[in-house]
Amino acid sequence: MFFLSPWVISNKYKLFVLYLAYIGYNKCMKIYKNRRNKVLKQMVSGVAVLPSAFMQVRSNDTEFPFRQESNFYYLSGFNEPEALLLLCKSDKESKSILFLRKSNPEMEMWIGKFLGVEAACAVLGVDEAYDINELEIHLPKLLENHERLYVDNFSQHKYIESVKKVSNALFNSRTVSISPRTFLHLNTIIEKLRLIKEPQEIQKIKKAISITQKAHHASMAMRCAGKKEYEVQAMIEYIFKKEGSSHDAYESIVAGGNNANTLHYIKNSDTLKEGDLMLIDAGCEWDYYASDITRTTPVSGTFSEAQKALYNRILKAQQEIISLIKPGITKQLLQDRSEELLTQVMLDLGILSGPIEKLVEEKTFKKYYPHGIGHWMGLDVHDTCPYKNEDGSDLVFEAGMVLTIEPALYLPLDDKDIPKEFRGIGIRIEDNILVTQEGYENLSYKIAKTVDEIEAMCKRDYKDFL
Ligand SMILES: [Mn+2]
Repeated sequence: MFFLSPWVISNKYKLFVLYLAYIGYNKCMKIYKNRRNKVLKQMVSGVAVLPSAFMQVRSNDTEFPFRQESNFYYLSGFNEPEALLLLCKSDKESKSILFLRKSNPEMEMWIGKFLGVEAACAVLGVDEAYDINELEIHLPKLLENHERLYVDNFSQHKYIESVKKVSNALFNSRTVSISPRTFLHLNTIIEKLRLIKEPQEIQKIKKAISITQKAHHASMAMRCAGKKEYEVQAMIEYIFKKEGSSHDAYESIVAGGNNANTLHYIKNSDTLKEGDLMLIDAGCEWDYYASDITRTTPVSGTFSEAQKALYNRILKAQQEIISLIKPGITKQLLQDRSEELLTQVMLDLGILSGPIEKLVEEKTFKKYYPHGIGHWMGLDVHDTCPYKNEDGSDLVFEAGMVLTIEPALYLPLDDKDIPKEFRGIGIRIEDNILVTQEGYENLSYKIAKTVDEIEAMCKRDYKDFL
């Protein structure tokens, strides 16, 4: 019999782990490397600096659940705190360098395994990896001979402070001739890349929406009259968790009756009343990708005539706005059309009066439709890209962009200008739309939306969706 010495076993084991890591990297980490290369390609030359998110103190010694910073995740696929990614570009070479926590068995016993410095290159596909505690030791060499720093405004961020400190020291040094002195906004490069979704990103958004769909359908089927808004919220977030979503994409809004007229109502603490509508704006994340869905449904399971009249008109407006989506148009076009359509709805129902051109021109509708028609969506529920180009012109839609379309009317209970039957009603209908070569794909089309679909869903058993 032949026995391998422990040294050989441990080295063979290490090689095997590295091999597996390499396969894993090839399969899924390539997308992150490709993205880093795209950023590097757009940089003139210099060093881009991206810190990870930090653990945030909630109170005393408890912390909020960790959620990685979106740009950092987009370019690294790495979900640990206390890390810094550098993308360095010179005439000679381009490389990505990750600073991260080194293995620490004592801490790992409390909070779980760290990736560690040794495995980082093989697992994440970065070119070099170092201990984050040695950041200021390595920075001078990495920043020297670079004139530009691409950085975002992480005020008070300790790693950015380190980068500034080292840059200043290099600038004041008599022996260093070139050091960072031009600061450029990194997000202007990344947000444009994030705007056009890759196929696997669209798959993740679809997965998030499919879970959110179950949650909204369960809420419709709950027989909510007499229940607290937070009971409905609990059902929704139970389904998010049960289906494996690690985060809600934002705080869930469950607003009965007049509460729907408070735009960011997250108290969710009132009793839901028979005869009222219930506005639910809730969406989960799937592997960091958001969904953002609003439905407005009757607490009793049946719309009243007045509710139906208003709901059907807002729905018709939403469908028309969605139908305009295709490459080549702008968000401003959708915004303008939504303002005309919703003003017409208010004229039809006697909520506003006067010539439509004047009401639109003077933005009278803003009293009851105060927000935008929608927003970009992706790694963040509100993806950050501006709707205008650097020259001030409107950004033109392209295939691969994802946005929400969410027309709404908010008619407060105490507003005597509104016909009585519509007071205390707030309705928003929100879907998630992908721009395609041919036009658009409504990614949330399966979520009950017409009066008939919603009333049928209200008759179902919520357990069907658990
Ligand atoms: Mn939204």
